[in-house]
Amino acid sequence: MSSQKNSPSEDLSSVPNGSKMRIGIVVSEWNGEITEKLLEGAFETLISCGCKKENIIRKNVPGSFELPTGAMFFVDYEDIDAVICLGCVIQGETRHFEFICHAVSQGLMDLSLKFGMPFIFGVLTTDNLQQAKDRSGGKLGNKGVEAATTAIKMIALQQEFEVRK
Ligand code: DLZ
Repeated sequence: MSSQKNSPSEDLSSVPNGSKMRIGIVVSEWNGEITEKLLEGAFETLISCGCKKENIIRKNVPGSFELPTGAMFFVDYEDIDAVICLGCVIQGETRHFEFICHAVSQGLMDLSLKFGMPFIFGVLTTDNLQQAKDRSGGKLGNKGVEAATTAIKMIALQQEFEVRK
């Protein structure tokens, strides 16, 4: 079994250097207590991987449903290599949860394929607040960390292909 997946902390030594990368982060204001923790995890990880503070640009959107649109606005930014989207959708009594989760995941995949750059799905989709706390700096790690390392790995992968062109 892989020791990395589902582990609370990721080994950053295998993550490429991010010193020349420019990364957008879109943060959903819904469940802000959780999404700010995701942001903390993502930001600290990017810095630990060599990204420069001035090359990390953060913007807010009202809720997770707006993450793909907020992320799309980043495409107009000069030299953005990837966009990390952070949100937290908690199951309620209605089907709102399903609609939001589907819209966000599909929206981000559509953007990735349309613009040929990584749009990272850093969204918690949980049954309750405790599950979200556990995954945003609690006993099950921080999905923001995973989102950050995924962004860096995908940028590095894209750059490998570009070098070979
Ligand atoms: C409306 C709504 C609900 C019920 N739940 C959440 C949630 O758990 N997490 C989240 O990020 N956003 C939620 N929203 C807000 C929607 O994402 C969106 O902002 C509104 O439907 C307006 O488009």
